[in-house]
Amino acid sequence: MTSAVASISPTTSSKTTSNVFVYGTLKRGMFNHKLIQNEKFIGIAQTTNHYKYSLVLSKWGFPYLLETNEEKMGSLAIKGELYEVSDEVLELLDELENIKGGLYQRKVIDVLLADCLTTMKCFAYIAGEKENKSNLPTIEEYTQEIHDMKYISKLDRSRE
Ligand code: PCA
Repeated sequence: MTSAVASISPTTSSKTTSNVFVYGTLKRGMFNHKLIQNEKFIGIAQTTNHYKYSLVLSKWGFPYLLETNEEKMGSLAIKGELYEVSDEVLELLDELENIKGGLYQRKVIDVLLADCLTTMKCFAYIAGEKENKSNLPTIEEYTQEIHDMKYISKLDRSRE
């Protein structure tokens, strides 16, 4: 019995992956997409329980998904993309989104796939506690146009 176990190829390692919903600068064509460009694209997706989330634009032109407790008039399902990422990439994303500094928090949410039938649990980077977001403008979706007009890279942020 033990010899059979020993003969299992060492390539059957226990690498794990996670599904991550991205709705901002990590989307295709956006500034930070390079971090996940080699990861598996599962599909277009959107948040479910639409009353629970809203999307706002930070002063640096990147978006925050905000959890709202009360039903918000006019809030929509937030659109984004779902990826399956390796543990290594997930770690890089946590760094990018400054989880330790409280800029974002990585939470499990439900998303609906484009077939409008499949719901999946996945991670998403929700706004952290770091700054007050009450006066930030609400957006419907983080688009290339908003990105091009408003996005300020980390390097330029420190000049202010
Ligand atoms: N990057 C992450 C969170 C917001 C952002 O700009 C994303 O694209 O989902």
